[in-house]
Amino acid sequence: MKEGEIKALYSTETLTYSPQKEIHLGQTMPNHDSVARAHSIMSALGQAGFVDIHISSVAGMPWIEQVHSADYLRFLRSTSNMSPGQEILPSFFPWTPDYIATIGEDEPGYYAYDTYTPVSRDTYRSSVASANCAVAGAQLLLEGEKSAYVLTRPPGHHALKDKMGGYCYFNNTAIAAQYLFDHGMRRVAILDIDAHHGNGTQQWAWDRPNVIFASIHGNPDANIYPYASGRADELGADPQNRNIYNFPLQPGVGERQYHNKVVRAIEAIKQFHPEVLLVSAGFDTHRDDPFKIFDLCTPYYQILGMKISKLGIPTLHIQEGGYNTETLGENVVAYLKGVTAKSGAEI
Ligand code: OKP
Ligand code: ZN
Repeated sequence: MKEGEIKALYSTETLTYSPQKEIHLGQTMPNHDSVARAHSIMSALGQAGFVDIHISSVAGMPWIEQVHSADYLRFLRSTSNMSPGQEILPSFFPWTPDYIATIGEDEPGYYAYDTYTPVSRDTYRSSVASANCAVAGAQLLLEGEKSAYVLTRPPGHHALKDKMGGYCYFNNTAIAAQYLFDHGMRRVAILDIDAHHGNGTQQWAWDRPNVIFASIHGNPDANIYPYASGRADELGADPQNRNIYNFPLQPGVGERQYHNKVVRAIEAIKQFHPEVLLVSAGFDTHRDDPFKIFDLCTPYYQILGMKISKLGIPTLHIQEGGYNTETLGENVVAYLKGVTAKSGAEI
């Protein structure tokens, strides 16, 4: 790879995967994870000459199976039998032991924690393809790439061991990390810059002392999804040996305050001395994102990318959110320009 260039991977599944609906407080609305998101990113990457785009071809199943439970995988696989055009969102969540004993775990609501994350006959195939991209990206780092980008869609950071949520089914980042551990890496850092807390990734990282998880996101106490996690006092299983760093920010904050947290998250990562870095790269922090969480502008992503790449650690950038399809592609490109910049002003 020439300097100033970056390899990007995608799956053609992401260009057809098209969830239709979500339910927010009783209102059915168009699903935010539109196929237009993938097209926005693909066309911007295509126009940006420095991005070398490939179709991912790798089988990530062994690492998917390490991150998710057998039951959950069986459930998701079974959705492949749904009729074409059919899509369901759970309306009943039988999580308690009595319900499970009575009706079993076949109810989709057993494997879900919100009403934003539908299943259809495409869900399983697309989620596997997305996770495969993450594994293929991790493989590029092992082959010596300094950095790579994977267009993972559906996204992953909200997916729990046995539950889907927040448009996520498989935790692409945890799966990539698992692959890296199985190939000799000993310390993995995860930086989550999506506007929402990566509760699924945090759950996976929680009791793993060889993983650091740092996340900057909208304050869950300000009614920001996923509401129940992402507070600064969540420190990991061993608070004496902290491995979780949450940086919640009030909704509406701009680049100055945001960047202060970036500096602190990067400092924590540096002190951990990781061999490899995975970035859960969401762009729903942009000022024009429909979720309206932060006030970041497009040029800031270049600064952010540069700041992260200055860590000098092999890094895989894994796509998460970003829902304004007018700006998403250019935000990804601005970020990758920063990532690949040869040198730049210290910020
Ligand atoms: C997925 B990712 C807010 C409703 C929340 C779900 C958000 C899922 C975000 N009014 N809807 O980008 O982290
Ligand atoms: Zn998000």
